[in-house]
Amino acid sequence: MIVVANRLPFVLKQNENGTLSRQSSAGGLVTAMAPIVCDSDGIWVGWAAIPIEPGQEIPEGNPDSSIPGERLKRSQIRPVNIDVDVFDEYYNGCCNTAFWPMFHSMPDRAVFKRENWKSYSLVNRQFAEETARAVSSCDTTKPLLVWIHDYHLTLVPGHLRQMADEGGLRRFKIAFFLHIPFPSWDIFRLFPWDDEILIGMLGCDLIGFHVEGYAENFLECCQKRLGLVVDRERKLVQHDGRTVVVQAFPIGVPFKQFEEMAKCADAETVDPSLKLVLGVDRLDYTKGIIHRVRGFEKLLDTYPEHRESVVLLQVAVPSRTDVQEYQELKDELDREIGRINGRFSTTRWSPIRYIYRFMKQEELCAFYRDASVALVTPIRDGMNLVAKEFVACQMKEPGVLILSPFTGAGETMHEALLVNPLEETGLADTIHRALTMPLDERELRMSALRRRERTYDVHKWVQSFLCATGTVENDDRDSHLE
Ligand code: ADQ
Repeated sequence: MIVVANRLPFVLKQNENGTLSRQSSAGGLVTAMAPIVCDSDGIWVGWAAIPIEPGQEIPEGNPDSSIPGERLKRSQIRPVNIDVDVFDEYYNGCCNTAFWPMFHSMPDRAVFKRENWKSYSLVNRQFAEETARAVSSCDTTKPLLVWIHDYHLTLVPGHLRQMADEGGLRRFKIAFFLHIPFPSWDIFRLFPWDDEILIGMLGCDLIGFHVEGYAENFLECCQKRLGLVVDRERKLVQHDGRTVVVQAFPIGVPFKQFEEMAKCADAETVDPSLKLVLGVDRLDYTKGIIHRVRGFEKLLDTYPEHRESVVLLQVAVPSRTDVQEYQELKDELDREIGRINGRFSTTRWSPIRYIYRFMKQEELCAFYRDASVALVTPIRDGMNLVAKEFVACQMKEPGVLILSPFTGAGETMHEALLVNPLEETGLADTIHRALTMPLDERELRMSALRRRERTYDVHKWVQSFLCATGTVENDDRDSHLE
């Protein structure tokens, strides 16, 4: 297998003597994919993050490491070197400022610039060329799958297909998985390069989305924009004499790993006399954090009995700090939290604790384990792994998951309390309901949530996707979510 993703499964660092070293990077994609690439002796194509000078070499992997990204041999890593200015236009200009808001159905936030699109197209071509070189280096006696990830690389399948059709490349399958939502036709059509994106993605044999709704949106866009023949029932598109399969594969988390980390994590993270309400997010406007803290303020206004007995812990990891909109969001959140704390704090209690930094997974797991309530309230989110990580770590007295229906997770985690994150009174009422929910109801809801997430974990997700490509055999016919 060849995995193609924006980033490599580790961060490259330049040492003082000019040599490179690997630093491990966590994250769902790496956790899910790195072991498979290791075990199948596959290849990972990704952006190198720092310029690699001629003569500089990727450091050799460590076969004894327990971290799959570190085990990968040098020959399994294909870095894509991208000019710094081109990268800025591709990543910040196009991926973060056009694709991200558009695909999250927030067109007002999108900025379209022709030069950014040109850089996006150029970088996608570079990725395709590096992938083609990787294809050529693979053993021709074995079947080969190229699995491309996410919105950064929508044009790569089309380029690869063209290279294969023009000859010179062995037979292989191309698959793509989109980790964010796919918007409806009336939003998608606002993208000035909507047709090129669709045609790029249709270079695949299989296209995966988190939930059915995103797959249906994609099919509708193919029909309306490109006039293609689409079978909505069986989720197939006819394009260029081929049939492209479109399917939903809801992603899971490494459940057992999170459960284990929660068991081993530090004791008590919070004063036992307080109930912990937890928010964990990348600091991103799609995650609904401002509405969340205002909903919590409303709770303290409407239900004063929770004052001095509940604390909201908001953990936010800095994200896209080069983009002005994200800097403004941080300033607004700082102000809102300061205002609410100023309003309600007493000599021995403040309503909101706020951590703005990257945290080790072990530290996060202790919070997930000790929280009475998890507030997962994005305005829009492809899936949302935090909801699933929380459930995996809830092994003490069960808490309650509050979830936005505008997330992929909201479509399968039926036992959560669903709430519209945009309306503060409803949010406050739902937090109150969670904080006062009887133990037997909490147990019932949490055990059902845990059962589902334990079964449909990230390994199951990879397995189902690979089965659909025809590269591995299905080990479980009953692979549909309840
Ligand atoms: P993200 O938008 O990054 O992922 P999410 O699915 O919630 O959103 O994953 C966030 C990850 O970051 C979680 O694994 C979480 O543990 C971690 N994290 C959050 N705060 C952290 C902190 N302070 N320190 C360290 N780690 C932190 C995209 C899509 C999602 C989709 C995933 C996977 O936007 O919708 O679920 O990909 O497909």
